[in-house]
This record gives sequence, structure tokens and C-alpha cells, in this order.
Amino acid sequence: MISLRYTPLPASLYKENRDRLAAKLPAGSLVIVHSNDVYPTNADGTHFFHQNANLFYLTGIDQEESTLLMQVAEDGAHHDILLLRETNEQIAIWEGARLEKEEGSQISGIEEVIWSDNYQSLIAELMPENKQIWLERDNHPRRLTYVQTRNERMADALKANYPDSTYESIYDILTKLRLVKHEEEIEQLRRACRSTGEGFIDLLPQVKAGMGEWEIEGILAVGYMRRRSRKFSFSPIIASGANSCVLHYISNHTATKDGDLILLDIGAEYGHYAGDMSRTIPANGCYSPRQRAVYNACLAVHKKAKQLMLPGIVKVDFERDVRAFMAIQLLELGLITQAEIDEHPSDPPAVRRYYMHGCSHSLGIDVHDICPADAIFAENQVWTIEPGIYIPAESIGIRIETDVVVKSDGVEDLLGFVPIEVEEIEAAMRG
Ligand SMILES: [Mn+2]
Repeated sequence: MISLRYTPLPASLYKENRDRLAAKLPAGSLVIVHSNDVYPTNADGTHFFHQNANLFYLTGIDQEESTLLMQVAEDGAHHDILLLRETNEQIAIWEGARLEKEEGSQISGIEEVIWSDNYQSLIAELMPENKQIWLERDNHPRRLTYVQTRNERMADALKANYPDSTYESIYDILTKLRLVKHEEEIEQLRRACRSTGEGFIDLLPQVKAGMGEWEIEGILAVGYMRRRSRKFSFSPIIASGANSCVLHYISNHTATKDGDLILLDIGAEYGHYAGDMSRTIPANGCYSPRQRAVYNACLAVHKKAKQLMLPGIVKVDFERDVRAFMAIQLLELGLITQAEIDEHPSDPPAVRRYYMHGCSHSLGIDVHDICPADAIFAENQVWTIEPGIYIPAESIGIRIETDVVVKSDGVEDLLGFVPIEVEEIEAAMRG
């Protein structure tokens, strides 16, 4: 079997994912999903290869120049073909061998594996036989579209060569499928969260005022790699002092100071699934009274949000209710007034001065996993819970984030073993 840094998920899961997709498509459909490109840096350099999440979801294949073709017949029956880049001696010497056909088959559960240089002739054969062509197009509302993906490039070529075919996107269908996690995916997220949380627990007694944010990032990297993560699941935010109020601060270049808070928004990936956790800790190991008050206000909202996340609740209603509860906390902290709440009690606009992001996003293969805008919470979805309070005038920025699985009677906290109370964090920092 293939040797990987992480424990892979079984081929049966990927087969089931393809079955579920095929069941949603009419007979005569052809699905074409490509891997991502290897993106250049400069000269002969490349970025770390990051697989297309939908191709990974449907095949488990983590390799460039890979393609999935699925032909769907009556009643969801489907015939799948996996195309892989042919490996050779030169590739083996310089980069390490690529997957053999048998290995591609073992990982994906797809019996028919052929080399990717057969793509054009195979397409020429299949296109006339199929009525609807389903392509992978990333329609994420907040996507930055400066660079064309491999899927988009291949789609353009296909549409130019076969203008009479009908083209559809699998994005909306996969968005709904990926929202609900399979038990095996939840297990992978559990491992990602274990790495994320344990690396943080290792860090706590090592933090001292004066330490560079970059040193904290380095300690976390060691903890994550040692636990078989391949990398951070996103650029880690290690934000001390005033930086804690910059929501996406990632340069991590400032030395921490005595009296600073340090906001850490960090995550380890494991087996292509993402952990995502935030904690806010005092650089010197002890929260000031004001820091403690703001922290506990944020923690109260965090706990309330965990209670509110129940199957059947509409996500946008949940977000509004969290903001309404946040309003009460901000009032008690003296940050907003009762008059500002009375203006619009169910969703006071003043809250957004101090809490300007959402509480929850779906989590999975992607950190911000694709998710329908009108999502309703349901069992076996995985969400973050991450309220924050940001007061630039006081250099206090606090975010407290955990990852949960929605269950019938509440949530399972995948990071429940990580210190979260003020006393727990101070005790862990004392060592
Ligand atoms: Mn998050």
C-alpha cells in the first residue's frame, strides 16, 4: 500500500462520494474534474501543491495532472475513469515516483486508470456519447479570480471544441454534499483538531513576554509537523498587542510585550482536512482585569453560540441571535449604549463596531469549506464557533474559536480538550 505521512481514508468513502454525486445527475451526464495546477513562484520554483478539493473529495488522489471522468447512466449507475500522469525514471529521480495505476486504483476505488496523455482521445470518444457535461467551476462568492484554474482552462478548451454540448457546473451539488460529513471525514477532522490543539498546549508554557510572534509560529509548526500534519491549514495569525485587532494579520513580525494579549488563529491540516482554532492569551501569563473582563464576555458569547447550534436552525438566524447576545455583553463592557440596542433590538448595528465578522463557517477539506448561503444546521455538519471582540483603542482583540460537529441534541467539541477558561490558560502557561 501507498506510504503517506498521514493515515488515509478508505477508497470506499470516495466511491460513496461518487455514488452520491451520480445519484443527483441525469442519465447521459459526463462529469469532468481536474486536479489543480502546480503554481509557479519564480525561476524554477513552485508553490506547495494544493489539490483541488472536489477532485480530492471524489477520488482521494493528491497528485497534479490527474482527472476524473464519470459517465452517468440510468438510476445513478456510473462508469468512472481516473487519468494519472505517467511516471518515469526522470520524475522518480528528481521528485520521487508518481502513482502507479494500481496505486491510483487502491486509493480511489476506481478500477479503470489510464495515463493522462490519453485525455484528448478519450474526450473525443466520450463527448458525442453524453448529453450534459458537468464541469468543476469554483463559484465561491468571495473568490479572487485573478488566476485561471486548470479546471477553467480545460473547460474553455472543451467549450471551444464542442460548442454544441450542454455544460453545467457540479459546484452547487457538491456544496450540498460536502456540507454533511461522513463519519470517516469527521475522524480525519478529529485528527486535524488533535494536532491543532496539542501543538497549542505544548506552546503555552513556552510563551514569554518579549518573544517574537515568529517564534511562536515556529514552535507551533514543530508541534504540527511532529504530529504528521503536512502544514498549517492556513496562514497562521499570531497577533500581539494592537495587531490582535487586525482580523487577517499574518506577517507575524512583531515582538510581544509585557501586558500584550496574543491572539492566535491557527490550525493544522491532517490528511487534507483542516483544523481551525483561536485562543487569546496574555504574553506575560496573566490577564489584566480589563483583558479578563473582555475575554469572559467573548467566552460567554462563545458558550451561548454552542448552545444555539442545533439541527434545524437556519444559519443566518443563528448569526443574528449570536449578535443579539453579543450586544448585551458589549453593553456590560460599556462599549455600546442601551439606546443603540433599542434602535434595533434583534440585531443592533452598533455590535459590528466591535464584532465585524461571522460566528461560524463550515469546515472540512477547505478551512472555509464550500457551503450554501441558505444553510440549515443538520447532524454531522462541522462548523467553527468563533465570536470576537476588537477594541483598537485599548489594543484588545479577542477571538475564541472551536470546531464542532452538530449532533441531534447539541454539538461535539473537537477541541474540547484545549484550555479555554482564563484560569486554565494561566495555569497552563505557568507550566
Ligand atoms: Mn475560522
